[in-house]
Amino acid sequence: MALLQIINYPDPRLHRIAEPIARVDDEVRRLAADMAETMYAAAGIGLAATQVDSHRQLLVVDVSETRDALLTLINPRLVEASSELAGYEEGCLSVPGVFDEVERPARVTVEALDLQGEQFQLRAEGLLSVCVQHEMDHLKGIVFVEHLSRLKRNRIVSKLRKQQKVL
Ligand code: K1U
Ligand code: ZN
Repeated sequence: MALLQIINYPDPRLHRIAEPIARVDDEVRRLAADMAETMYAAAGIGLAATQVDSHRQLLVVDVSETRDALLTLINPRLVEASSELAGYEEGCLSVPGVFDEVERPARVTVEALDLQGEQFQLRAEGLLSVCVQHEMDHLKGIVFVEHLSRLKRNRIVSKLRKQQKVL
């Protein structure tokens, strides 16, 4: 397994739209394993392939406290979203040090393929719902700061550019 490099906002590669995966093979399983290792090493609760510069519809999440409930979703598709919204202070491994509240549907049902290429449905609420929606946004080229006001986003971009100059 290998640790992958995570792209930082505002890199334009974060805005690429991911392609569906035609066949779940060993290469896809290896990428999923490397993404999981990268997510755990970065203390994240999710990671989308877009963030590691692979523009395929693949994401991993683990919102458990024990870090032993890994979910891998291939070609995830939103089937149902509640009309009730919920706000959560989101973060992103591609936007280090930035947290802000985003409102999303409180509950979602998502259909996806697993690592054997079998279809399954995930009904999510709470942090899992927030995280799956956040990662599905990445696959559409959307970073969570794009749900914030232009003013907040501009402030975040200049803060990150200053940080990147220092490093
Ligand atoms: O970069 C990512 O997409 C992963 C991101 C997922 C996420 C966190 C919080 C709300 C929505 C989506 C992270 O894991 S950020 C890491 C983090 O600091 C965090 C960890 C646990 C709970 C909350 C934030
Ligand atoms: Zn993110």
